[in-house]
Amino acid sequence: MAAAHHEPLAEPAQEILRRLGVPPAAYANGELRTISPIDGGQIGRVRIDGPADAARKIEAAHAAFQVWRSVPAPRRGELVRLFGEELRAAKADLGRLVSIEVGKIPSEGLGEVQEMIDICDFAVGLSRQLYGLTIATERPGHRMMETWHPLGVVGVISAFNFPVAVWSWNAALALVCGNTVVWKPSEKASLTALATQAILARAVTRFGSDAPEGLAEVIVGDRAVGEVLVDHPQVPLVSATGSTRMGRDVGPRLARRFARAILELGGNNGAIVCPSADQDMTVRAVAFAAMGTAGQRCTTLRRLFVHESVYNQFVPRLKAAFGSVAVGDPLATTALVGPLIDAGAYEAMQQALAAARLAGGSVAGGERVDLGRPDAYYVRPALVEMPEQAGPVLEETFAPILYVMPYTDFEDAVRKHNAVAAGLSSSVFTRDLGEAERFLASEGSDCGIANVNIGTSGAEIGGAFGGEKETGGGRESGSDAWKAYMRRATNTINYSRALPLAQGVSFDI
Ligand code: UN1
Repeated sequence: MAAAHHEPLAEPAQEILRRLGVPPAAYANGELRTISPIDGGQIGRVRIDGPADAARKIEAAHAAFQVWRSVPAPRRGELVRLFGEELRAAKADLGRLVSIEVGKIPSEGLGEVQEMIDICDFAVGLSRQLYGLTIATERPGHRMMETWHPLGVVGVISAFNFPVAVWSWNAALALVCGNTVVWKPSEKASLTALATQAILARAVTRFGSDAPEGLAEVIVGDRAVGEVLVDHPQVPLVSATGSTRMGRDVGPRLARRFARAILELGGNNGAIVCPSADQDMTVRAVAFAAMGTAGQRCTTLRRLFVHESVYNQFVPRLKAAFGSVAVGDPLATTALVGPLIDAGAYEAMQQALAAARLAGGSVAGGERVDLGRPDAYYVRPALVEMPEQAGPVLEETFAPILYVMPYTDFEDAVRKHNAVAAGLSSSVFTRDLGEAERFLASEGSDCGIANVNIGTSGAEIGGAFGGEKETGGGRESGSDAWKAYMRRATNTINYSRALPLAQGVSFDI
C-alpha cells in the first residue's frame, strides 16, 4: 500500500473501488501490479487466483446453475434490470475507473458503461422473448416445437480495450438465458472487473434469495487460470475476446471437448471512400474510427481505399486531422487521443511503421508525444500512404495507424478490402446507391459488420457483434445472438392414440 500513495492515480482509483464496495484485500496487497497507462504508475496490487481457485469458482458456478436454470426467465430478467439500475447509479465512477485503468478519454469511459446499461435493457426485454418455434408436423395428432434451455456455466475471457462492456454483452445474455458466468478479465484490467463484480453484487443483494451463490464469478490471474476455464468440463461455452493467436489456442482446446466457442478475435478493418462521398462527414467518421480509443478497438479502422479522383483532395484533409488531433492525458486535458496501453503496444506500433517504410509507405505521425512521463506511451496517430496493400497492412497492429491506398475501380477495391485474414468490420462512404448496395451484397464486404456512411467502430448493442474468417465467427450482443447461450431441444408430442411413423415407415409389431 505504501508505494501506492506516491502514485497520483492510485488514490482516485482506490477511492472508487472503496465506494463501490470492493474489499481492499482484493486490490491493495496482491501479487499482480495494476498500472495506469495514463502515467505508467501503479494503481493497485490485485490478489490473483491460482488454478485451484479457478476450479473452485467454476464448480461454484456450476452448482449455482443447478438452481438458476429453474428460476423463470422473466424473474432472471429482473436481476439484470436491477444490475442496469446499479450501473446507472455507478456510471460516473465505473467510467472514470475505465479511464484510469486503460486510458480511455472520459466520454469513451462513460460510453463503455452506457454500452453495459444498453445490453442490460436489451436482455431484460429478451427475458420474456426466448421464443421457440412451433413447427407443422407430417404426422396426424402430433405437435412439434422447440424449447430453448439454459446451457450451463458460460466462461468469458475479455481484453483490456473494452474491459467491462464485452463481459456485460455476454453476462447479461447468459444470466437471462439461465446460465451462470465465470469471467477471466485481462490482466491489464482487473480493477474494473472487481468494480463491476461489486456493482453486480449490489443488484444480487436487492434481488433476493433466489439468486444462488456463485451466479457470477471472477477469476483474476494469468494464462494458467484462463486455461483452467477453457479446459473445464463444466463449462459448455467460452466466449473469448482477444488476439487471433489466443483464439488459435482456445478454439481447438474447446473443440477437443466439444464445448462451444464464441470467438471475437482480431480485426483489420477497412473502408472505401468513393468519389461521391460527403467529404466533411467522411473525414470525421474516419478520424473517430481510426484514432478513437488510440486505435485500440477491435473495430478500429486500419485500411482506407480512396478513389483516385478524390484522393488529392481528401487525403490532405485527413492528414491535417491526424496532425492536429489533441493527444494527451485523458483525465487532465480534453485530448481525444489518450495513451497506448503499454510499452509493448508502442514497440509493435514502431515496428509496423518501420515495416511500412520498407514496403514503400510514406508515414506522417506515429512518433511518441513527450509528456515527461517515461513509463507512459502517448503517440501521434500515424497516417501511412501505401502504394499497395502489402507488408504490415495485411496485419492488425493494435495502435492508431491508418494505411491509405488509392483505388481506380470499385470492384477491385472491394476485392482488396476482402483480401486480408480478418473479417470483423467494414464501411463504404458513398452517395451512390449502387456502390452502397454492392458493398452490402453477398459479393461485397465479407465482414460480420458492413456499414454505409459511418465508420467501422462504435457498433450499437442491438445488432449481433462479431466477424468472419480469422475474427473467429462468433456473435455476441443483440439480434438473436442469445441462441448461442442456450441449448435447443426439439420436442414432438403425440396427442393421439395411434402411432404413425415419419417418412411413411411401417413397423407393425
Ligand atoms: C472491441 O473492441 O472489442 O463497436 C469491442 C465498437 C464497440 C465494441 C468494440 N461497440 O467499437
